[in-house]
Amino acid sequence: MKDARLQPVHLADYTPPAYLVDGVELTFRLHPTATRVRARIAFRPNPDTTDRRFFLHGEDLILLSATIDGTPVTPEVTPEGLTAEVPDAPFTWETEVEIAPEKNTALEGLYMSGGMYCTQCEAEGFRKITYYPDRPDVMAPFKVRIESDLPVLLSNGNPVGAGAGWGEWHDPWPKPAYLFALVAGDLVATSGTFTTCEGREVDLNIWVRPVDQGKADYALDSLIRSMKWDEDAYGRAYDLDVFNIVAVDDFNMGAMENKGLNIFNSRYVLASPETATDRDYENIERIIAHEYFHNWTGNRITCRDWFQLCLKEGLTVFRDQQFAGDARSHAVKRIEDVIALRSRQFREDGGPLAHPVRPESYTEINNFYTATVYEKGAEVIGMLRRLVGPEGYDKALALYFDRHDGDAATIEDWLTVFEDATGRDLSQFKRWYAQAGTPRLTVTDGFEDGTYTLHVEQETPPTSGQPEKHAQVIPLAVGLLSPNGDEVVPTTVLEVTETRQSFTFEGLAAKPVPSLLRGFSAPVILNRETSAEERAFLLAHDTDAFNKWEAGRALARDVLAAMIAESAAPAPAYLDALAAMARDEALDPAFRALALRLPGEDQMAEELHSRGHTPDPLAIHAAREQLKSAVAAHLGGLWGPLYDQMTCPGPYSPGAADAGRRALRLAALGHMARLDAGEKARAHFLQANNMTDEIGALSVLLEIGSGEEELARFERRWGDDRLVMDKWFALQTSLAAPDRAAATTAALTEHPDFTWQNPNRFRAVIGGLTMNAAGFHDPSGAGYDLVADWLIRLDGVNPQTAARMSTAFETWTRYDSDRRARMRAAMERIAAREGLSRDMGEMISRLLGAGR
Ligand code: B3K
Ligand code: ZN
Repeated sequence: MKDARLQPVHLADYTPPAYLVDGVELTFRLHPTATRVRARIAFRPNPDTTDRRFFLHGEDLILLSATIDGTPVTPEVTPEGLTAEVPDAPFTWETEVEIAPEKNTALEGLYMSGGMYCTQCEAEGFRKITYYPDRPDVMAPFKVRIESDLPVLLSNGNPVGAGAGWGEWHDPWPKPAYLFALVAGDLVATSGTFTTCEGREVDLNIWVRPVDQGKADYALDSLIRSMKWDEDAYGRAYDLDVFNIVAVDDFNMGAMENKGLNIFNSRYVLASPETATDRDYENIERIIAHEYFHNWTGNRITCRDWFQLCLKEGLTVFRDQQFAGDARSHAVKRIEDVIALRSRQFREDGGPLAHPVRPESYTEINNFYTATVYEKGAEVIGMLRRLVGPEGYDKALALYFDRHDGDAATIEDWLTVFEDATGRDLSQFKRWYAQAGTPRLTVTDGFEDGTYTLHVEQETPPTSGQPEKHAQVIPLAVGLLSPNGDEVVPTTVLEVTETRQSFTFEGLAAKPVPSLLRGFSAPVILNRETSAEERAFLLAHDTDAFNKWEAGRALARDVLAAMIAESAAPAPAYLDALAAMARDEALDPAFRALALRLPGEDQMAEELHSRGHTPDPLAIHAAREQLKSAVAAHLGGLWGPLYDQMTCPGPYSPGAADAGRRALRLAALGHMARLDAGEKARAHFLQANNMTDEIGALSVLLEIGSGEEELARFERRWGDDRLVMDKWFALQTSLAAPDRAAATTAALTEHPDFTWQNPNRFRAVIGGLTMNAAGFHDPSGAGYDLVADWLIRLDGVNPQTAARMSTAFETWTRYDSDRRARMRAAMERIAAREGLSRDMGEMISRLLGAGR
């Protein structure tokens, strides 16, 4: 292991680049084991600094030649890059290097997947392609020539020439190296066109392997809608003549926003009704939009350094959430986003990996593509919009695009734009970017002489490296209901800025019922002693859809907590409220399906932990199963009619309306299975004509400990379809009974199709086990050991995906001493691996740091 690369990088140490790049010309002669890359780079000294040290990043490259203005030079080469004596004036630098894409199992830089060449450069992969100042604040236009016998040769920008065995591309928009991309393969396109509001005709192509032909229509449709939406909602038009998307089977994450050439994990492109679920369609729509939106928020305006990652990611997530809300239902979308935020980001914020939205140091930046940077980053923007209002937000964004187009910008630039556009002082608000941890809001109230008072206290618990926190600006959206259920005060946003603060409402006839944190107006944990009756009242009467759902959710949490702690029976108030809601035909089926879903086991563990208990995963699992069965029995007469009512006439459509009906129907089916031993679910499985119903019925069966025959049948039918088989694997490991989960997973790792070097398959099998809370945390420790064994193995070939999956252990400090000891031992075993990657090394030391 190379020591220089293990040193942490600090935000405070930023210095501008010594040399800037005016233009880059790259020539690739592709070969699986000996690709030649020639680079011709026009450098000039950066006038904004006196630093004249010339350093180019480069890793795992064989340097064949180097010249400056045509004269051969011999640079000093280290494992991290090279230095050379260069003129203090503009000069042309040329090198030729050799690389071996076929041997690149880390899937970073130029690599091969299913016979095609592809790239992944964010964050620091370009240095594995050629020597270059691989930092986002060095931006340049690129010309690329690809030489290969493969039929389709793609790079960024516009095509400028092609012939037998070669293709040339030119990207006129200056960009950092992390947005570089190249693809070469035997591919087929699903094509369309889009005319921008500026009158530019854009050719759109979604490229897939021939076996996947016909499965890219929804991706193309999503792309066209995204392009239109960005024009309408943000006034942002596309800026090249072509937009290409390529689906790749081996990919470390979801997708990548390379300029004009997005590269996608094939699971977020390929869809047909028979093979993709409603959730898959929704994800495709969201991720296509997300990567497209990066063209302005990320590419045209990029980040000065990687500490500013949330500048592009938080904003782009916020934009894709707005888009999905417009395309589907804002209420349902908000609920889904908050479920995801709580289960991933609150979990991160509550454990040893907690870090600010803008971290202050890192060793491996790939470890910081986190729920905090992305999802909390998006929440911070939502709060900003709430505080300055929609018009203020639009004004600020217009100024942002105007002022910073072509820049590599910072969070300071971003906030200054808001201050300049709205006249608001955001110095306290800035703490959201710097303080880690989820703020707790404790609310009490009083009523006297027609005046209602809310007393609010805020506190953010200490997190790693941040023992003390300061008060943050928290937009608290509140509405008040009269005891008869009418809304007496519509939603107003209270600005909580102090540690302790009171807010009054005058002229009320009776003590109101408060609806707090409407729309989940800030990413905080709200504590308020609330009776089951009051929650049931809000569930019935709240006009804020999010809080209506939240009232039911909070009830469910309380009921489960009492069942676990006191072996209490499920509270009738909850069961009755649920019945009323499930029957309410005025409510959107998707909303009703969400309301019927119980909080997840891991979320219950987090909840109990934050209430000061040591969670027992097995007790949580048992209580949740018991509650599901109680709901099934209590609402026994409802399920059959609801199931019959929620059919979707006509051919399959992935739209929100039908998807909502299918979700509610499957929820009904899940409850019925607890009463009829799965009879109806078996029939549903056999009759299914789309993947949502097929896999939905199969999971219902697995949840009640049945479905063996159906699993076998499913495998026979779908054995050749990689993406569908990922579902088959994941379902078994994530739904296995707690005491059998590790054994089931171990058995599946022996399956001939467990191609573990494929990240999707690895995540399906091993990731599935880590999602099975009771199974992973089985007291035997078998789950921990198995996951550790596989992370050790994967770390040797693909450190990025292995490190990301080590977050399975991030909750270890929540648990009892026996489980803690076993998890610690598993992590220490990983840490002891010879040649441990930098990625994993940093993760384990942060994970263990908390409990050492
Ligand atoms: N920007 C990429 C993520 C890159 C991850 C690098 N480890 C995808 C996205 O957020 O849109
Ligand atoms: Zn992104």
